[in-house]
Amino acid sequence: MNRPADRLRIAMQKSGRLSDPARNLLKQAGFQFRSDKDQLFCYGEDCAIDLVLVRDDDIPQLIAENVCDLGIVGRNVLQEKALELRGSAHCGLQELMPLAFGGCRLSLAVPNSQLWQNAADLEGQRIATSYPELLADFLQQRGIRADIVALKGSVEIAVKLGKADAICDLVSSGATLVANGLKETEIILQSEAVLACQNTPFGDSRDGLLANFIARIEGVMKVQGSKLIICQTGKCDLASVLKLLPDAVAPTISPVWGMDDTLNIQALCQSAVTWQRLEAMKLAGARGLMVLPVEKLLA
Ligand code: PRT
Ligand code: ZN
Repeated sequence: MNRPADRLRIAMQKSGRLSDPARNLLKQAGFQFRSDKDQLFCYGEDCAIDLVLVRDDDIPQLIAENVCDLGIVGRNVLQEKALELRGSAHCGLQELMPLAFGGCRLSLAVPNSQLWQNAADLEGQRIATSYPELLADFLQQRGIRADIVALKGSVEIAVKLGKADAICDLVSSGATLVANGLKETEIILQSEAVLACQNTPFGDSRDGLLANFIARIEGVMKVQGSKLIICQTGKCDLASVLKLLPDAVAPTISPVWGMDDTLNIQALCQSAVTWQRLEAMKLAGARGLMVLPVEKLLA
């Protein structure tokens, strides 16, 4: 299917763990769409971007088949499909950037009672998973021969049901493993939601649209948790105050009108600005400390 060259089409999860955070990210980046959440196609109102809402498992394939240009999907789903499509006639897939939500890990787990030294213990065992390609890749890299039992869901009860000796499944808090008498033994993949796309440039105006899209998303991600600190200090205390701002990006130091000994500091901080830090800055000589939220940032 040919894609219109003047609009970007992004595939996103219709409903599930990634749908609300993905929607919020686009909203924070200033993109608005016509339609409500239940509809499958959302038209970008003031931007050349449209959304297609689908099951997360379908997102990589839609990109590979050129039906969608981009996708917001878990790295676990993206890498599984990329391995599955290796050597096929479809376009290759790539991760453009991590999006810092939907964090989890794809891990091996065995019954609590089983002794565990390392992954070689899995030799000759049956391992249930919904990620057969990632698991096969992991086993192959370590020269381990095991039977992969591919399941669409309910992987965590496969051992109880006698269908497998171990599992390879997504874990976040670990509560599901504990509830099923399993222990996590090795992480195969650290995952989070990512922005995915084909691994070749579009070669038309979508390349420019994509560059603008990424700049806005990066801007939103940079300001998440960022704070602007403004304060004044005597010239002699400047070095001590700046020592307490190690995360400040190129702080601006400027003179204060009519106060020769005083300097104004303006600094964008990328980690938490706690009361303790402000108190330490005051002790070091800072005055008139102000902490402001950052709404937008375009590098
Ligand atoms: O309907 P659709 O196919 O679109 O959705 P889905 O049900 O396949 O996916 P969904 O919404 O459950 O997950 C989407 C993505 O969220 C996954 O592909 C991961 O990238 C990410 N993610 C983050 C997770 C988890 N955390 C997670 N905890 N996906 C699944 N889980 C499962 C886990 O396997 C366990 O069974 O949630 C359960 C609870 O986990 P614990 O460890 O907190 O107990
Ligand atoms: Zn799914």
